[in-house]
Amino acid sequence: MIGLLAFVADVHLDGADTARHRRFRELLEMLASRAAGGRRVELYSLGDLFQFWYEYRRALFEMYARDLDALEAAASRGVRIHLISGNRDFAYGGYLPGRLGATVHGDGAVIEYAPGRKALACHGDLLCTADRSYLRFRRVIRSRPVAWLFRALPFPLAKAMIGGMMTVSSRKAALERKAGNAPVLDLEEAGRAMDAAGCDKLICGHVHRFAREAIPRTGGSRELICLGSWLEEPNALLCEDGIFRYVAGPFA
Ligand SMILES: [Mn+2]
Repeated sequence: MIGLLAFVADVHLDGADTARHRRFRELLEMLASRAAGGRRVELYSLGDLFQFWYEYRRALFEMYARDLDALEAAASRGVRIHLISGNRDFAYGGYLPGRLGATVHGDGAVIEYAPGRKALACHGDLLCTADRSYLRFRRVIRSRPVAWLFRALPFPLAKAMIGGMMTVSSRKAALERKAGNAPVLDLEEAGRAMDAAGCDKLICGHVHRFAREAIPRTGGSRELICLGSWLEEPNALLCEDGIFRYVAGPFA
């Protein structure tokens, strides 16, 4: 039984209590109510669920207390939570698996969304093959010396440093968007990734623009679905009985 699958990308929770956070809790509430009666309900975060997640100090969990309580409440009512790394929340450890029973997938997951049909879920940063400076940054921020440095620094300093880097990269992205050269998803690379994983769908986020595009191939169809960012508008992709439905706005 496949049940209800929900996908979100780039929610950018930051521990505050704004309309965006209330919408996210509304989505969790809707999913929890759908899980009543033992129905299988799964929530996939396609990365950047948190504005910043580097799991090595309790202070991090305190910062996100309200968001984590909401996730925990949904999990306790039967919503299964899956975490895929984004460029901001790639350092998941054992905390969320322990507290929410969440599954941490790393850079991607293959999901059976209908009998015999599979979707590849990922953040999308690796599909922006022309964004060389980001890909370099990604290697550095995920390297062992940087991981060691962040663990060694006092939490406020590490948080400020990471926050500073993230602000620089967000400003750069905003400027690029304005100038019309925002990062774009490489559809050929997306096609290759789907073929390698035996999938006919690829679901991602990262570029903060909703898109649904067929990627032709001989002998079958493939489709890329890119979710928008919650910073612009709360949105989710729902899948029931193999049918995908994009929902923006209220989740009732
Ligand atoms: Mn991202």
